[in-house]
Amino acid sequence: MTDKQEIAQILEEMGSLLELKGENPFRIRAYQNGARALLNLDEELSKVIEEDRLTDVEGIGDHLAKSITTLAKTGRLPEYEKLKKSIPPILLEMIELQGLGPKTAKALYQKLKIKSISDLKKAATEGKIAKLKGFGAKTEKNILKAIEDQKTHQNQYLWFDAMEIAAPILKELKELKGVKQAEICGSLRRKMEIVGDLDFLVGSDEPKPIMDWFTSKKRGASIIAKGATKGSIRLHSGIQADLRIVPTDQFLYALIYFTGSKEHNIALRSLSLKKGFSLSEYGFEAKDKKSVMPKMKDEKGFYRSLSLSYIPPELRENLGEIEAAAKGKIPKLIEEGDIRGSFHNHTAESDGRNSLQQMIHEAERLKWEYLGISDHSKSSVQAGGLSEEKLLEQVEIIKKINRAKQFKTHVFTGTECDILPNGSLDYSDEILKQLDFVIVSIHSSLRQDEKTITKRIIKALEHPLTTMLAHLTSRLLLKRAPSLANINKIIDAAIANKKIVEINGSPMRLDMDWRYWRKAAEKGLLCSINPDAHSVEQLQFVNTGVNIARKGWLTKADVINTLPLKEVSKFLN
Ligand code: DGT
Ligand code: CA
Ligand code: CA
Ligand code: ZN
Repeated sequence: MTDKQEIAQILEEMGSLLELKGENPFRIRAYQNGARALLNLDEELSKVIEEDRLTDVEGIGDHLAKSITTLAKTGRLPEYEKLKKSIPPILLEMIELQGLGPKTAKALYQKLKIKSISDLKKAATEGKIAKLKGFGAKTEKNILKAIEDQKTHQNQYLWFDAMEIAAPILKELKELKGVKQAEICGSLRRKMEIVGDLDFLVGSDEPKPIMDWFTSKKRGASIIAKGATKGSIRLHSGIQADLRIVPTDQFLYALIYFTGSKEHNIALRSLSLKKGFSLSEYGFEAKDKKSVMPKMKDEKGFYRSLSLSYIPPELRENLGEIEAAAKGKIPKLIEEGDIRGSFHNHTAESDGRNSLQQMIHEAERLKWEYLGISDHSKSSVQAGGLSEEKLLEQVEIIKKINRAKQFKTHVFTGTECDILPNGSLDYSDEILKQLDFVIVSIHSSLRQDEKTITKRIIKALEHPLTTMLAHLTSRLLLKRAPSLANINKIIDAAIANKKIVEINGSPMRLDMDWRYWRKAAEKGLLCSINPDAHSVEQLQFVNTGVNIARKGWLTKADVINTLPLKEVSKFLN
């Protein structure tokens, strides 16, 4: 772990934990100052650690230097874990709430005997907190808001994780007796990068045994609601799953309705009203009671009945798809089968889990025509970045493998080259020139201000040897906010310099965000869908990337790694 921000956060938390313990204020302040010092550090943390210069940094003493080094090297801090275990869990939960510090938490714990967040909520609702000495109505209101905010964040899951949970349930549902149709709906079907819950829809004329099966003890940690045709459970992972069972002849309408989005549904409804029909999850109802909708057998037919061309679920966000479908202008979206290879992949030489040979072997198994290898560059010490010698060694090995035609898959030599804080690249041109392609990306000083970080990335895009930009904002979904980089300016710079921008298929990145792609591609931006694989299994992340490309309205022609080997080689030259 060499992300300064992550380490600073743990130091900050150490301070809070010590405060909860009633420790010496100087010790507490030492951690808070250390956290700040780390965030303000202009240099690469890994470099400072390597050169044993941490204690030279103002605000970092001997003890803290040791803790930071341990965290950077192992990703853990035993002292922190021990301290955490010694504190009542409710206190830890309370300080997780936005704006609620250790002092307040401790006071509430002691004075009101708060034992759970719902105790806290109850006390706040009953006005008990405002009445405490040193507290007031404003604090009470803030606490309530913090509890609400936390709840909304709790019900968020990465698409990939949610799908791994939902897929086997759908499979079992389909095999149940009496189930005629079954589908996953909601944001999961629309391939949103983050989903709130799982929505299952079943068409059946005998719902009872199906609902009993769904809500049976072994499946869920708890039942939230159970009716004859509607049920909700909470699964062991914490995610909520909804099941709706409808008569088979209503399935199509319910499928449209529960796939959503809500905004898309509302637009469909107003469109059908103009045609004299009222649309609901149950079907169309003619306003004059006389006209009837033609019978339709699938979603294509449904959209046709509204004079629209078919709209794939990924596009149903009411972001122009209805207007496009009315003109017959829904593009033919890229599909998994269009992918012929990928560029951004790591081996065990840097922080990957598998060897070069294993990675190529798997790419061959996937029938990829080419595989790009892009291990980290030398400044990414934490990720085992390659020295110049190591990189050139790898290049030689790859050339040999290609020459010997050891695999059906051709291997491109490359790097994921750090964009240093000042915008220059981590290897010299002399080195970069010897590679087939150069990916540039940011792994340090993520918190630069908008102007600095935007300029930094644009400088890297202007470098003549750069091929593509990886994970534009460095965001980690549900974990780390995107950098302040100005995405539109970077899109324009990439187009102007004829550089590719990646869709990173790693489920927690999915960066550049799909909301930018439609317009960017119209302006001429070329995309590469990359798995950013750190193991053989993760090569499949290219498919999560395809989902996002589809949400961004991309076609095969917008994506470089749909090209056959010959053409890609020509492009890279
Ligand atoms: P989520 O769960 O927050 O990730 O997002 P969704 O889109 O899966 O939303 P969810 O689970 O609340 O509802 C599933 C679908 O049901 C939603 O996509 C559209 C439909 N739906 C839900 N509430 C409404 C509503 O108030 N009006 C309309 N027209 N449709 C709704
Ligand atoms: Ca949902
Ligand atoms: Ca739902
Ligand atoms: Zn990478």
